[in-house]
Amino acid sequence: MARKFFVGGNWKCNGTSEEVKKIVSTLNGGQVASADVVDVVVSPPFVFLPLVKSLLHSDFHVAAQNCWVKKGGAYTGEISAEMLLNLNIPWVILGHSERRLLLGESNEFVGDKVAYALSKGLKVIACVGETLEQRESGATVEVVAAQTKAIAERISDWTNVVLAYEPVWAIGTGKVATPAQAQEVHCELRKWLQINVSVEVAESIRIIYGGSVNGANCKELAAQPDVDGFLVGGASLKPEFVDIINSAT
Ligand code: G2H
Repeated sequence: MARKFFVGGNWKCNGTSEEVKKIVSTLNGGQVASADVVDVVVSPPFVFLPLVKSLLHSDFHVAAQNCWVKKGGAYTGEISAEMLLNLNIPWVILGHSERRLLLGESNEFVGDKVAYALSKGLKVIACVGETLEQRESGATVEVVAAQTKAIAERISDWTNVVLAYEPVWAIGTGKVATPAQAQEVHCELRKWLQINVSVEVAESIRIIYGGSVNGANCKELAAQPDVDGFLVGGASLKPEFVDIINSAT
């Protein structure tokens, strides 16, 4: 089954309104592959979501970088799935390692968040990935399987999920996984889904790679059979994001 390429731009905690306008204008003016070939989703910080949505070409979509685990209420500093839907924000990134590691989000908590966001109608980019220590101890597959299992135990419909494999040691370090390393883990994730969820989900789900992707390394990574796109951090703030989108073709 052909899987449509997916490129997400995770802007993390970066930008001013002026910088954000510039990034959007570069993207809108870029010669990018058609929306029939690639889904492009950019994820600015919460405060810029309405601005970006209002300026972005309609072929591109927006994602929040997080949302609360249940209905809103007395949760200071949080943003609910309902609020995102109210602003017509279709996507959310959940389980990014920066939140798992810096803010202590457990596999279970991320699983609950994914289930709640999907139940409300959001589409989810769910992130998994191992630390350097886990990789060096040979636990990579076990770690990403446990992270995926916590999601699988809580959802039954994977239609609106994109799975992002982001090895922690490759994030923002400039130390990208080799195409073979990325392919190996993507293939293992697909096998895990085939055995534990279904053949259909394993074949149809987009598994994207994240971690120091840039304009120079994207083509070779994109050529791997189980790499269905990217979640891009640093390079999504630069004009080379257009080249990464175009690695779809
Ligand atoms: C991984 C990635 C985007 P970067 O976090 O999610 O960031 O491309 O800067 O490594």
